[in-house]
Amino acid sequence: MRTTTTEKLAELQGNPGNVRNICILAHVDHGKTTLADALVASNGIISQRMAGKLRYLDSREDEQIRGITMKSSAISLHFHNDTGEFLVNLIDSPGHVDFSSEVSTAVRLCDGAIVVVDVVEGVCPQTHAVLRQAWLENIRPILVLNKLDRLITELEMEPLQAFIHLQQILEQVNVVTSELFTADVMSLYSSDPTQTEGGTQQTHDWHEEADEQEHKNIYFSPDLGNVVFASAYDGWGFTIDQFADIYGKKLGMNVEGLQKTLWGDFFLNSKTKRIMKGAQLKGKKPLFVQFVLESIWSVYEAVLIRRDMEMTKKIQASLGLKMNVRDTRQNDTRVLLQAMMGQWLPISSAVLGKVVEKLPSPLEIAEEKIEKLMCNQARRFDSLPPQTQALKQDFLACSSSEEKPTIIFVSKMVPVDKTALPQNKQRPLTEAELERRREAARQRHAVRMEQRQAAEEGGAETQGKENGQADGQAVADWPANKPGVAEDLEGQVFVGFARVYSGRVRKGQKLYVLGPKHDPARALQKLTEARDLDATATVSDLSSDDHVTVATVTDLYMFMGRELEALESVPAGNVLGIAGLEDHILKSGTVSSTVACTAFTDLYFDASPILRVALEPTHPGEMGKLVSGLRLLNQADPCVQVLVQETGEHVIVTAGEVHLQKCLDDLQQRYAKIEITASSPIVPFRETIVPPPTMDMVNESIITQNSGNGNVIRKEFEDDEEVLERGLVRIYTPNKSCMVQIRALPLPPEVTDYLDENQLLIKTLDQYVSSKISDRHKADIQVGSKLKQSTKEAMKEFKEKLEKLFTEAGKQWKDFVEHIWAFGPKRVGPNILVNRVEEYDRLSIWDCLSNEKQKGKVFVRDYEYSVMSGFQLATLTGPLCDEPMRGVCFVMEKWEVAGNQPKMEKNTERIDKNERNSEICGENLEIKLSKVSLDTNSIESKSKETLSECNGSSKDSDTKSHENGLTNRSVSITSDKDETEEELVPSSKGQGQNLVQGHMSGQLISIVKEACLKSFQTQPQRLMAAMYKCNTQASTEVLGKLFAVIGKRHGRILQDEMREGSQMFNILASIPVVESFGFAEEIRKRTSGFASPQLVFSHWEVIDLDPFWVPTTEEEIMHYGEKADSENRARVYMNNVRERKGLKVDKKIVEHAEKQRTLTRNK
Ligand SMILES: Nc1nc2c(ncn2[C@@H]2O[C@H](COP(=O)(O)OP(=O)(O)OP(=O)(O)O)[C@@H](O)[C@H]2O)c(=O)[nH]1
Ligand SMILES: [Mg+2]
Repeated sequence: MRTTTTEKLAELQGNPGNVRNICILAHVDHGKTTLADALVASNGIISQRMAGKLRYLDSREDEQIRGITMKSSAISLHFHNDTGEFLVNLIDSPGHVDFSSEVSTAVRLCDGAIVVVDVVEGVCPQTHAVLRQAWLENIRPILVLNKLDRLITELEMEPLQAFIHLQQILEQVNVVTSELFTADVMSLYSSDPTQTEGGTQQTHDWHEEADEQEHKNIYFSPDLGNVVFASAYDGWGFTIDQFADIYGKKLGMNVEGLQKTLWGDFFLNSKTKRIMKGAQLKGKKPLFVQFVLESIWSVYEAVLIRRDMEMTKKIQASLGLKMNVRDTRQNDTRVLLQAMMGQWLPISSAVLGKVVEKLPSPLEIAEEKIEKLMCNQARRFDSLPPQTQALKQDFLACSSSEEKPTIIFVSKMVPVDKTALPQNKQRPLTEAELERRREAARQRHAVRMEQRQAAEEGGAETQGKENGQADGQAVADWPANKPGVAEDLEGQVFVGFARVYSGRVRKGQKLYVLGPKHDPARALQKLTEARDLDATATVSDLSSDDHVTVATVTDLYMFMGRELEALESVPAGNVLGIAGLEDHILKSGTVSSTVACTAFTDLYFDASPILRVALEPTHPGEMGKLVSGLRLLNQADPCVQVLVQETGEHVIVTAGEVHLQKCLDDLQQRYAKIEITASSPIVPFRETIVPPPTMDMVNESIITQNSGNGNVIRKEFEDDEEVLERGLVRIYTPNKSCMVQIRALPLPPEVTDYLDENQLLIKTLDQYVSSKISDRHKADIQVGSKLKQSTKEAMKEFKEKLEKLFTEAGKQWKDFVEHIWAFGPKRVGPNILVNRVEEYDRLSIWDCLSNEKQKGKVFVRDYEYSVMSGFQLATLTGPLCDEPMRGVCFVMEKWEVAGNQPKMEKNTERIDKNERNSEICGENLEIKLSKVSLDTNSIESKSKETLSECNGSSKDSDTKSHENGLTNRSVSITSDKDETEEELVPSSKGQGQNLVQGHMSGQLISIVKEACLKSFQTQPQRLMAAMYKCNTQASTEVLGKLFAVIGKRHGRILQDEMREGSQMFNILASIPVVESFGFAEEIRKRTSGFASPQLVFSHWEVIDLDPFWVPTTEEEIMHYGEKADSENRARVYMNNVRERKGLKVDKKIVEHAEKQRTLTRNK
């Protein structure tokens, strides 16, 4: 029976000081949902007896079947103790890596977290991950050490052993938090330049900071009151203050003193009755063992292990437990034990007691957290408009008064069946309604009787008809059976899983939905210009510079686990469900009553989706349903990506196999309701080049051409004129008007990894560079000053580290960082384009780091965009199998475009350059000069900007080029040029110009792309496979089988450690994603369920096999046979990808068919 009502909970919502928004976080299977069950049972929503067995918050069928949680779900609980009445909004999260995005959505809405650790398994990979999540979102955790019963029943530990074990586990957890803390403090110091000056000052500050933070309870310790010991399954839990209280009173000791010494190396001197230090040294029982663990052990011993009824009764009496008859008559002693322990040390009061005591209320939100929520890395809080900055006070006040702005963050959209909405549910009828129904039935009966009488009188034939009518009427009276209503109740609505940060949200309220790119400054200006926002627009109607829509809140709900309760309004500081936003928010978003509010920063997702499959309906005619189903799925799942590929295939990208299965089930049963066929998983690869190998396939050193000076060209390119040497190509357009000379080099692996790690910074960098290039008329704006100091510091550090990595890699990389031109593919990838074109001194991408004005600098040359696009295209689809490249450096050594001169603007600088280029490339001089006439005309509107700017700076540039040692020869060409110029000026405004430049830029894109690909091909090419990191725990018996499975799938064992005090091994392996399908299942089967791996994407690894390799030397043929195509994994993967993409595959299918037939017949 529920002990509380929705009205009571709604009332409690109004007092934010007594509200706690918390989530339960842990590694998979450490007991989160079981713990949540125990807490839910304390409110009478489920029975105490069923707690732990029901897993109430796992409401999906597949969650119950698989026994893992797949989504986060919330429930509001009522808790009261001596300090008052509290509302605890509890969110249970999944622990499986595939659903880590659900953890992010939960953590964002909370102020505190309960971190659960299984004391047998200890700290596991997801424990790290969730502690990190909590740290990043500035939420305060308490620790629950769970499954203590397993130490007694499974590991059969003695209390002392268990104490030492618990200390070790606690140590492990604290190591993780201290790592997070140190990393944070370090970054704080490195990003704040004022702190790095003066060594002594720094150390001093460091310690001060550390002490201060320590006070803030970053470490877990039972004496600090932030650790609960529990067995969620058996329903008990305690903190040491409970025992300090009991024994303090019993032994007449100081409770506070006892509280400080109960956990630690202290013992009780039985003679003096005093607490002494050094239990371990003196071989005494520590207090925790004597007072706490032994009592618990004795209960388990008596009830569960020895089943000693007499002893059990004694214990019951001494603990003052009142057992009901049903429990004492139980045959199953575990039930009896649970009843006893649950009464003695109820887990809910221990955990919730600590939650309300230790975790912050919404009123205690930190300023730092608000700033983090309101602006991302690239923006400084003080660069926001004053109205926006003023909102910080509203966050801090967390007031729900009318005049405060409403600010809500929606972290995910929860699909709810329409029939499950409170307004559509059949409620129990009230007495008055029952009476009315009875009356109606009576009347119907009377009518029927009358009719029957009439029929008897009038004849039998009308009888059936009349009867039918009456029945039909009766059926139609039932509202749910009305056809219109039934149709209405089909399908889903999306309810936003949200939190109110300020103000009060009401049903029917109109609010702004702020898109991710919303800029408060612009929106505010727009409003002052009295151009009101369109109240009817939905997210799909937004134009590219509008990022705000207006939505009406249709309903408000309180999440109650599997159910929703309707509410009229929700005040600040609470978690809620909000309806009416499904056309406005896709996955997450910010809703506010003022446009001055910024869109909250993106959620931090730990795992990126990697596993992609193509979907199609089993019956091709149902494509429409699939498409609309996919749209719903995309909105409902925070992590899934739904794409339509260029080929037209519908693809979903998921985090792993379990997630994929969940998405498919959802699509088939809920969103599309059709049968769906999924392709086998599409695994991404990367393409790269490596330094020439020194060994061949049979480990013989290669003494042929490769080992020479490295400039020898691969055989197939020997006769190719375009290939100058290994890795270097020079390509002309067919009409010889453009030439590029590009070299491909393998990047040092450390650099590639570093680039990958810093994608966010590269993106920010790119944004600034492109904004600068496009704002060239504002070339003198101080781009650097717009960046946040910490971002700038981070970028500086990024550049320095990059320089260091290049220097370490060798002399040949000197100066590369300064000349980086672009990153690719998609402008942020781990490949770089380097500018080594002589005397082309383009804008450095690092310019934003300096605060100096960049006035008058020539930024880019014409056609720069074409070169960039060519590079981006090449790196996006490599030559092996159209997969993106990774770790390749392209060096543009020469680049000539005939007649690329903005002459009519009288800018001599460019002309000089082109002439000099012509000089370099002597043999084409003639052709190019003849081209000039054509191309000078080709100025598209865009490049006019460049021209005017160049014009402005021509003086500077001129001087500069002379300083650079301009030769007499080039000066003379310049003067030649002036003549041509005069001729051409009149035609420069003609219509055909754009066309010519259009052609030119198209040609340039294609030759740059071609040159990149070709130079790539002249180097040794390799495929790179995505690798999973696989964490498994296994006992000694199944270790062999586990290794066999990993070996078969080309995996590698990275680490195998025996866990202290147990027979279990922690195994860390890496396995290629492409070999991982069914891996978890196979391991589970082969080890009879004793080991279940967790797979997380970790890195890209070169498959050290040339995909084009065939045995050539005698040894190789002897070793591998003539074709050896089955040995060549890289080739198999490459051909599979090519086949899937419909590319040409060079494969012999049958060789000597007749011979084979003869052979078979002869057998
Ligand atoms: N012996 C014992 N088993 C427990 C305890 N708590 C949970 N379990 C068991 O551990 C298993 C996993 O429990 P769950 O509560 O589903 O774990 P979870 O952390 O919610 O798992 P996910 O949501 O999938 O991450 C279940 O079989 C529980 O019965 C405990 O205190 N003692
Ligand atoms: Mg769970």
